[in-house]
Amino acid sequence: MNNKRVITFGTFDVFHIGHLNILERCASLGHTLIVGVSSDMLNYSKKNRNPIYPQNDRLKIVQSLSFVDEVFFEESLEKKREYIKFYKADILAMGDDWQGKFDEFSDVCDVVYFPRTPSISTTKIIEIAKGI
Ligand code: C2G
Repeated sequence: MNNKRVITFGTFDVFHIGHLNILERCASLGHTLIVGVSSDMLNYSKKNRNPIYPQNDRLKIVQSLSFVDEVFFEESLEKKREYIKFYKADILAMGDDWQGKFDEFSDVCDVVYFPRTPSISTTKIIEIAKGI
């Protein structure tokens, strides 16, 4: 085990196995895992809809995982560099739907992308629940 600090970001709405898998993979890269959970306002600005679970619930779920060490609300996509520096992250890890999008931070930390877990997404769960 190294002593690296790993940071990742996400909405983690209607928490599912894809979220669990990526957080587990992120944790395996280092010693400390820090997770930025998108605030409701940020989520609305990204996706034009409110998340199903409010931000405090999403944060509480992520925080409860044994391999998550620190959580905070990600208030703005533009603050990523600030967050990486503030939390002294050595590695930024994300799912590969973000492939290449965060390479600009490779001057301050390593940037890693993991393959997404196939066949599961919050959008799909919402569609199934609505009977679409
Ligand atoms: N994920 C995954 N497999 C899935 C679904 C999601 O690996 N089947 C990963 C995504 O790639 C992401 C993380 O789980 O790394 C969180 O996904 P979302 O909750 O959809 O997060 P998103 O809305 O993409 O927010 O600043 C970046 C954003 O805050 C990321």
